Amino acid sequence: MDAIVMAGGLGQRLGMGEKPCIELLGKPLISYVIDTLRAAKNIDKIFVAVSPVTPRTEIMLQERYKSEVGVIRTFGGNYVGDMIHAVETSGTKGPVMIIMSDLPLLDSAMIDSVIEKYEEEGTPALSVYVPINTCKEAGIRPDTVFNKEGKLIVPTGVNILDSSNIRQEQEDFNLILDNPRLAMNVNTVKDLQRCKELLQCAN
Ligand SMILES: Nc1nc2c(ncn2[C@@H]2O[C@H](COP(=O)(O)OP(=O)(O)O)[C@@H](O)[C@H]2O)c(=O)[nH]1
Ligand SMILES: [Mg+2]
Repeated sequence: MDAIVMAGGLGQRLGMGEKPCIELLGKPLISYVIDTLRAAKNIDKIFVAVSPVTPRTEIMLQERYKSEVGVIRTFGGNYVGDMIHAVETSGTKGPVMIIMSDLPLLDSAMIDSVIEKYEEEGTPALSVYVPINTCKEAGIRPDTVFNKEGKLIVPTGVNILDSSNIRQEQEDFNLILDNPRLAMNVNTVKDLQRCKELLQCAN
């Protein structure tokens, strides 16, 4: 399936300018997600949804990836509206992965296994969550928490939707994975620091 990376947010909590371009150990933050998607065997084309608040991201992507990544200009300020616009502009058919640009610890095996799970489940949509304790153990403070049958879960920013019905609500399978790497979402300076430490430990 194709993937669309959402990259048109304000990055206000981080306050360091365009978040997708921020350097993390010498590499732009969004490049971690893009390179992971490129290495995943179940991902075909990759698109990035930029907005008027992320013009440098667009330039950086064109220089770094040329035609290997399709840049889509969205209006900004309306996440769902921009996502729909990006899906429709991409020309993607069938299921599409919608993913955040601020998840530098994901790896391609995780992406592939989420897609395999989606295919097994057969629902039109799938969203990935981690249990709140997984976040806490990894030293991450989540900003959104849901109660699923008494279990507190945190959305990770990895979703699959049926592009042919993108304007409709879709039956969604909640995939809960106990993996702290999925929870490592860079929103604040503290998150960025934590990510640096985790990446350095891994090397
Ligand atoms: N195109 C687009 N992307 C968005 C929008 N809001 C958030 N994003 C992207 O979605 C991802 C997750 O959002 P969040 O962490 O809240 O981003 P932030 O607002 O930049 O801190 C980031 O990669 C953002 O760049 C939007 O309105 N339009
Ligand atoms: Mg985020």
